[in-house]
Amino acid sequence: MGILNVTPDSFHDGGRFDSLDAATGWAGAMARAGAAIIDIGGESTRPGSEPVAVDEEMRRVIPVIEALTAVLNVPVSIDTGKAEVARRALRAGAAIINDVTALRGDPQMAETAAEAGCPVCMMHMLGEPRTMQENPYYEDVVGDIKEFFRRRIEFAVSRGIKAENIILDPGIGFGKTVQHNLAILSRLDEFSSLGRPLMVGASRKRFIGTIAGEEDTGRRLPGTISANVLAFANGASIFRVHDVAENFQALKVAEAILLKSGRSGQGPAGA
Ligand code: 7PJ
Repeated sequence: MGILNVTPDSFHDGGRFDSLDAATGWAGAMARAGAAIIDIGGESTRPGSEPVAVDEEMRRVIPVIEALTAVLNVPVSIDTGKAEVARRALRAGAAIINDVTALRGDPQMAETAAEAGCPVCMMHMLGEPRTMQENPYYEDVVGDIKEFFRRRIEFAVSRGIKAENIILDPGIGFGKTVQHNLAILSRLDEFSSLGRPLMVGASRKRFIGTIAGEEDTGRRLPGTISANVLAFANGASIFRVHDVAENFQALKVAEAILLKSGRSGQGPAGA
């Protein structure tokens, strides 16, 4: 899954033609590099970030989705917690909902996903972006997230979402210390009994910078690849990344080795 951010720090005006052009150009490049999904987000969920109004989020993402889906043949996912944004995005051509609130942010989101009958990624987050990194605590981070997944699957299915449309994401960096992130990545196999595909978003995140002593997010690709390859070996199948070509190559090689060793039955669903 290739990341396309249309937040002000990347594309100042999502409605302007040159920005649209840049967005479609970059998405096309990610698709050619192996991305099986393009994930578009118009609201930053970085630690400490403030929420964005519906109209503003819409203004950022809808024109880009329309432009992309007109020329691209890979599915587009909409990274939003807002049902109205998701609904408009689906109408504009998006095919997947990526909800970092796991259907908790907007009471209409479950119904929106059920009606659309589309895949929906439910991500674990402890607290909310503004405060989530202030002292996150778990009894047992993997056990707690697994219980969270169980409850969210139950909720989603009770609202008419088909179990086979559910993707689970432990939410690396969303209310987690470095130690929590490492425990999750090393124990992903414990989520396999839930029977749903696992997605991991480790790309260039802070825990990599902390471990490697690298402040510059643009220089965290080696750490990202390391996290993704091991996540793949531990059962993840969707990798949300900024650097599609590099992660794709690493995962193809990891897949070939794991297949040879007989340790993996499942290839990467995408970069
Ligand atoms: C994730 C996401 C993630 C899913 C972001 C960033 C923060 N969606 N959206 N999983 N992260 N499903 O990329 O640094 O980890 S935004």
